[in-house]
Amino acid sequence: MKKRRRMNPIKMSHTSRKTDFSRLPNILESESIIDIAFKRTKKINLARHPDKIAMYRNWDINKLKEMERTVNEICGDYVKKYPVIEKLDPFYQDLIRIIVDVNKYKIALSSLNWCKNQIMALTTKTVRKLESTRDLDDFKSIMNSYFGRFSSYVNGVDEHLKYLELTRKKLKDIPNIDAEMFTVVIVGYPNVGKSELIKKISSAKPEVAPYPFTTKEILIGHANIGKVKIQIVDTPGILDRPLEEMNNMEKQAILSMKHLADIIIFVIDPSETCGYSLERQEKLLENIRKEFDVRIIEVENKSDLLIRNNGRIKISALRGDNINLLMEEIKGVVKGE
Ligand SMILES: Nc1nc2c(ncn2[C@@H]2O[C@H](COP(=O)(O)OP(=O)(O)OP(=O)(O)O)[C@@H](O)[C@H]2O)c(=O)[nH]1
Ligand SMILES: [Mg+2]
Repeated sequence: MKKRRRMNPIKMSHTSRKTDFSRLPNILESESIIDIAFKRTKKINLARHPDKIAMYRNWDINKLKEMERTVNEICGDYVKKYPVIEKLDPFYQDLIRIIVDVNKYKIALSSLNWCKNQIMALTTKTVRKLESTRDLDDFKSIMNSYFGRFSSYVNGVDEHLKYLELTRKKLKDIPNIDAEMFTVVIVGYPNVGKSELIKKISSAKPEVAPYPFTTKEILIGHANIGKVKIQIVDTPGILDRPLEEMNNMEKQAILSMKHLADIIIFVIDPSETCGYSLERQEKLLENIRKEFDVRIIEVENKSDLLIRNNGRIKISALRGDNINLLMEEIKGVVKGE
């Protein structure tokens, strides 16, 4: 899939719709939800009423309502705060599809809704039953039957709650990248100087973020091109072999960057001190060209060690040489030149 072109990067740069997956609420297990509901009912006091039967009935009804409210609150919160996958930016959709069984996730969320609705219906029905009798023994058995059904509805969604908690643990490691911002993605073999370059381009210290399926971290930096704020993102450190040799998940993890990249800076280390031959580096560049449909700026780094005679921009990320030249090039693309 090709990345949609942004018509007006200046306007886009003001919208910041970050999806912060690290803030999703922890998901409780059924037993804990049931526990909370029962504990809350213990705090409900018997309110005085001239009619003794009505007094106990109201007490019981208040307990039911409290239990219903507990489930509505807890499950409602999950349903509201957990993302609808289709509404996320394609970048996140791609990443999430690698790490989460989206179908199972959807079923989990809808089962919470189902549980909420069942309990609401059960509560209404039980209130009616309580209202149809004046026998205190009946109250007791009606309430016990409610507690039993309530628990079995909540226990019935336990596997879904567990799956959501598992999902949360996976999602919290998704890097917090602004999918709407003009983005420069830096690509190249390990040790060619990508991180060094991000540090030099960024106006502040880049953030470090983990990336699914990699043990390595990526850097996320920001810079201002005139009035436009751009984002610079590293690629995960798994680009140490050809794309075709990667497993599906690794490949997806790289390809999800497609949705993000407005420009790619491909860093080559002609000194080969990175440990990868020029031939392999050129091959990766070729592959990236095939897969990504955006402007690729090719730079040769480590110019303090070696400068070759070709048309590429020569920089030394370490010394900061020619970084301004590279920034001018980026500026040209941001301004649509
Ligand atoms: N001589 C020289 N060394 C450089 C230059 N840029 C980076 N290095 C060195 O190359 C090594 C790797 O640099 P990094 O920036 O960590 O490389 P990277 O591409 O981010 O590597 P990964 O994160 O493993 O993919 C470090 O020891 C840097 O100091 C440069 O312009 N000149
Ligand atoms: Mg790095």
